[in-house]
Amino acid sequence: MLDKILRKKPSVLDGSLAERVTELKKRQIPAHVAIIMDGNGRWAKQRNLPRVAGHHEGMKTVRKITRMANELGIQALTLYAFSTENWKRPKMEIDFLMKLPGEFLSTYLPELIEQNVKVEMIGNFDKLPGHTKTAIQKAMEATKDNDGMVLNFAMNYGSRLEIAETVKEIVTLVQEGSLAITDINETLIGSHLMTAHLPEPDLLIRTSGEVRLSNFMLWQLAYAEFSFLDVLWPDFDEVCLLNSIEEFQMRNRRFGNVEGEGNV
Ligand code: V07
Repeated sequence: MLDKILRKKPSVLDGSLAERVTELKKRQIPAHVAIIMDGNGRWAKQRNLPRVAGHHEGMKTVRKITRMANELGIQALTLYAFSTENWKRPKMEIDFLMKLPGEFLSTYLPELIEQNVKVEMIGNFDKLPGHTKTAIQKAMEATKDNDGMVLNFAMNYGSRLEIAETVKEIVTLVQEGSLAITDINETLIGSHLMTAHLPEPDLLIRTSGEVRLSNFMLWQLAYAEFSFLDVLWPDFDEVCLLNSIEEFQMRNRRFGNVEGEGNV
């Protein structure tokens, strides 16, 4: 086969993966998948490599999973890239992490554009280093008219801070007299969060065996299905994503469409 002669990497839709994708697409695909990409440091430690080598490998997984999520027709993929807590890490590690958006985008922006992916960000943008801001801004600008999947990076993000900022915004509107206290309800609060324009995540995936939310999308995940996996993020692959979605579909078949929200 020509592919083999040219040693071309198989497309994400080659072979048995393609068949599984077709099968999964016959049922409900989550509109919004949120992922806590944990276990990069541990992956490196297991190989006697520095932690940053794990972060770098994790970046390759981001590319793989973005492509597969897009193939599946997921509308939004939110990835927890850097939390407000991560500033406590050693400076050298932070410096390395802050270079990853630039590296990721200089390598993969053309293929994101080709795949009609729209790059967005949630979190406190202002506190990021200048070069990180520039890289992200450039990608957001270059993909702003794309209407395919939203690839949403949570960068310098913390959910409680997001909620506190939302409260401040709403209180300001009340003080100005443009909003009545009686207008404050769940929908209004949701519409002031950083994710206001996105569907609510219906599936949360966390890798690496930790079973915690770690201040990630606390409000938005109220009704999501949770998929906690033992696999480390650099080892997470297309098959892992398809497995999580299949599990989501099985749970939804049992609970979904009966009452809608509020099932326990
Ligand atoms: C980061 C790789 C994935 C595992 C988790 C930690 C390390 C991609 C980005 C990124 C962010 C914004 C953007 C484009 C790419 C990234 C950080 C860490 C801080 F517009 N991966 N990745 N950012 N890791």
